[in-house]
Amino acid sequence: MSDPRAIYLKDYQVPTYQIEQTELRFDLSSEATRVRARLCVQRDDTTSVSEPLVLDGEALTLISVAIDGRPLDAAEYDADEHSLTLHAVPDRFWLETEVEIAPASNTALEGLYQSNGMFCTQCEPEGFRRITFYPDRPDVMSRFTTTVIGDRTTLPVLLSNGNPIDQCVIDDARHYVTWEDPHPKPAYLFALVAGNLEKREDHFTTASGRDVLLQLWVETQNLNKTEFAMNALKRSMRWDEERFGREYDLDRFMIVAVDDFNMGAMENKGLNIFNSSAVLANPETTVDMMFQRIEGIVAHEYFHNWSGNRVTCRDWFQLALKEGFTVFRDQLFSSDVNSAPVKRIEDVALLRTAQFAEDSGPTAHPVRPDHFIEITNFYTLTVYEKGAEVVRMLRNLLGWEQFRQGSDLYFDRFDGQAVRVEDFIDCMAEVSGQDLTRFMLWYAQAGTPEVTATSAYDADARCLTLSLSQRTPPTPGQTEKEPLQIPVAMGLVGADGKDLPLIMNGESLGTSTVLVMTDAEHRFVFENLDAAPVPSLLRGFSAPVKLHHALSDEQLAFLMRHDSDGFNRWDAGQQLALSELERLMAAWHADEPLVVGDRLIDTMRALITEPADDKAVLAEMLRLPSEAFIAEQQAEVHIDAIHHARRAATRALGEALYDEFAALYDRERSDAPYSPHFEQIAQRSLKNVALGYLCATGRPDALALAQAQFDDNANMTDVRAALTQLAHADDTALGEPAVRAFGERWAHDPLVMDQWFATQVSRPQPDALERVRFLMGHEAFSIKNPNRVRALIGTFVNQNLVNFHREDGQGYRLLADVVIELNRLNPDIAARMVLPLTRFRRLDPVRRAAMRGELERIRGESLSRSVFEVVEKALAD
Ligand code: B3K
Ligand code: ZN
Repeated sequence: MSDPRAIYLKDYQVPTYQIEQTELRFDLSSEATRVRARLCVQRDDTTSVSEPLVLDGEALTLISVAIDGRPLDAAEYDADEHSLTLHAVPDRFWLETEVEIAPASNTALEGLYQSNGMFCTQCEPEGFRRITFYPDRPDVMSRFTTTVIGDRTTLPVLLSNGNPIDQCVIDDARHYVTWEDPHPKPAYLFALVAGNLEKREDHFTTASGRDVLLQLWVETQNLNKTEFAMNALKRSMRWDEERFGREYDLDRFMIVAVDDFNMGAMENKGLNIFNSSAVLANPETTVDMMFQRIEGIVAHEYFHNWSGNRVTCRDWFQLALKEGFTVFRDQLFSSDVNSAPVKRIEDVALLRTAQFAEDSGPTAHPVRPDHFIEITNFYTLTVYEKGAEVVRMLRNLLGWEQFRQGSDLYFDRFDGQAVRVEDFIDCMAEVSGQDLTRFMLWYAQAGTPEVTATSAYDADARCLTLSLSQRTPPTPGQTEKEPLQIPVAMGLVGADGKDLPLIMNGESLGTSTVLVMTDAEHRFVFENLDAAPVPSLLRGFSAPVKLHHALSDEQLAFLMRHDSDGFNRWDAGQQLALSELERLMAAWHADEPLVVGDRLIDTMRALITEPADDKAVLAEMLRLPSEAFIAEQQAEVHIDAIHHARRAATRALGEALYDEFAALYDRERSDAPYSPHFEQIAQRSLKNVALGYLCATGRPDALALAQAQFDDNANMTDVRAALTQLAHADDTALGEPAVRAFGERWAHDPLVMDQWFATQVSRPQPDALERVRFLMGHEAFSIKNPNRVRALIGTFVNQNLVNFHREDGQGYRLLADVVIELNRLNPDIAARMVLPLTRFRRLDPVRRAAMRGELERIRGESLSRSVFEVVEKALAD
C-alpha cells in the first residue's frame, strides 16, 4: 500500500484548466494499444499563469508530449505514477500526448480492457486516467472526437460515443471509424467498444417526432437473447417522456453486452455498456426475477441520460445526486409497468436487510460521504438505495405535482452543468416554498434513524394521542446526531377494517396523511374517534427508518388482513412471522422442541384459501422473512438459531397446510406460452412458493412434483425453482442427477452456469463449503470474471449464512483466501467481497475473533487502496 490518503469534500477546488475539445486516436492491440490525445486546453480566468497543468494518469507508458506541435523535452514536464505535470503553459493551447497501454493484462476491468477478445472501457469513476493523461474529474466537460483503429477480421465493429462521421479501410489488415459526440461530457462518460459483434436494430420516434436508431450489440450466439431488453429500452424512452418530460437527444442509442464487467451496467453517453447478465434474456435461460432486473437496469442507464449525463455531478462526493435520483426514477418506472406494491416490497426488503446492515456496520457512511480513500468503495447501497429513499421522501413531502415541477426546474436550470446535491434540493424548496434545511441532514448523517411510536386512546375525550420520537444511533466518526425531517405516512384503521377519517385540531385530513417530524419528539392528537383504532404507520415505507411500534400479534394479524396500504399489509405479516420465529429461536436456545403456533398457521391458511386480488403480493406474503432480515432485527445474532427456527417454521407450515399448498400449486399451474408479463410472473411465483413449502416436508410425493416440473422443462423460472428444491433436499437421490443433468445441458452458457453454481452453494446442508471449494476448480469457473465470483462465492457468503458462519471458521478462511487473490486481480470486486467479513459486531465472541483473525491475515498482504480502506475501517471497529 503506497499512500492511502483520504480526500475530503471540504477541500474541493474548481478546476484550474478546462478542456474545450478532446480528440482521441486509439490504435488497438492487446498488449500495446497506442492512445494519442489532442486536447484543446484553456486556463480558467481565476487561475494564475504560474499554475502548472496537472493531468491524472495511472499505469500509462508515456511516449511523447507536445504543446502546439512542439515536442517537449524532459525538463519541461514531470511524469510520476499518478500524474503528468506541465510547468509553464500558455493560456490556451493544443496539448498532444501519446501513451501505450496493455488492455489484455488489465484484470481490474477499469479503463480499456479485453473481455473474450472484445475491447471495451469502464471509465466511471476514475478509469479514464488509465487510458490517457487527462483532468479526470466530472466538472471538466469536453467535446470528444474519437478515432478507433482495429483489425478488420477480429474487430469488424468499432464503436464510441455519438455519431460516426468517417470510416475507411486503411490496408489489408486494418480499418478505422471516427465518432463525434456533440454533447460536452466528463471523461467518465467516455466509451469505446471494438469486437466481432452482431446487432439487433430498432427505431424509436421521440415525442417531438425525431427518429432514433437503437442498436443492441452482442456476440453472435447471444442474438436470441436481445428482444426483451430492446423492448424494455423502448418502454423506458416513452416513460421518461411521459412521466418526467425527458426526451432523448442523439440520433442513435447503443447498448453493448460484455461478459467481464464489475457492475450491472454503465450509462456512457449514447453507448451504454452492460454486464451481459444485466441485458441478455430469454425464457429458456433466464428466470423471471432476472427479466425484471434487466428491465430496471436498462431503464436506469437510459434515465441517466438526463439525471447524470445532461446534468452531472460536480465531484464524486455528489454521487447520490445522480444515483439516488436515477434509482428513484427506475423504481417508479418498474412500479408503473409491474405490480406497484410488490416492487415496493422488494425494494424495501433489500434496503432493510442489506442497506440497514451497512448503516450499522464499520463502513457506514452518509448518502453524501465527506471523505474517502477510494471512491469505487462508495458505489454502495447507501448511496444508491438510501439515496433513492431520500428522493422518494421529497416526493412524499411535496406531492407528485410539485416534485415534478422541481425536477423540471432542476433539468432546465442545470442542463450541461456539473452540480451539487444542494442545487437539486434548492429547486425542490423553490417550487414548494418548503424549508428543506433540516432535510439536508439526510445527506450528511450516517446510520438508520429509529422512530418509536406509542398511542393512547382516551374514551372520554374520544381522541387518540400518537407520540412519535426519533433517534439515530452513533456511527463511526459521527457520535452525535440531530433530529431529521421525517415524513410518516399513516392512517387509523377502525374495528370494521376501514380507514377512519382523520381529524386534527378540528381540521379534516382525509383518511391517510403524512405527519412530518422535525424534532426529537412529537405528539399528534386525532379527534372524534368512537373507539380505539389501530394506527397504520409508515405506509408505503414513507421514510428509511426502523419503526418501533409495539403492536400485539392480534393487531398485526388485523392489519395484515385489513390495512388499505398493500405494503403495510405485507409488513404486518412479516412482523407477525418474525415474532413467531423469535419464539422458535428462544426455544432453540433452551433446547426445547420447535413448535409453530396456530396463529401463524391460521393466518397463512386464510391467505391461501381466500381469493387474492394481487397474486404477486400474495406470493410475497406467503414467504417468511429471510435469514438476513431476521439477523438484522437481532441485537445479538445467532445464525444457527435463526436458521433452524426458519427451517422448522417452513417445514411445519408445509406439514400443516400440505393440502392447501398442493391445491394452490395445482391452481396456479398453466400451459400458456411463457411471457415475462408481471401477471404471469406472479402466478409462477405463487406456484413455486407453494412447491417450496411442499418440498420442505421432505415427502416423496412433493419431491416427485419438483422432479416432474424439472423434467417438464417449460421455462428457466420453473426449472430452476424445481432444481433448487431437489438440490436442497436432505436426500440427495434426486438432487445429484438433476444437478448433473442441468450442468451438462447448459455447459455452453456461462449465465446459466452461474445459476447452476448459485443453486448448489446455497444448499443448507453442512457439505456446502466443500462444494464451493470443489466448484472453484470447475472449468466453467474463473476468478477473473466478476459474475462467476458473485455466483459462486457471493451466493455462498451472502445467502448461505449457516455455512458461511460455520463455527470452525472455514467459511471465513475461504472468503479471505478469495479476497487475497482478488486484491491483486480486481481490487473493486475484492473490496466488495470482503464486506461480509467486516460485519462481526453482533456475532458471538468465537466467530468475532475468527473473522477479525481473517481480516488481520488480509491486512498482512500488500493491499490495494480499496481493500485497505475497508479492512482498516473494520479492524478499527
Ligand atoms: N454509474 C455506473 C456505476 C459505475 C461504477 C463502477 N465502479 C452504474 C450505474 O449506476 O448506472
Ligand atoms: Zn446509476
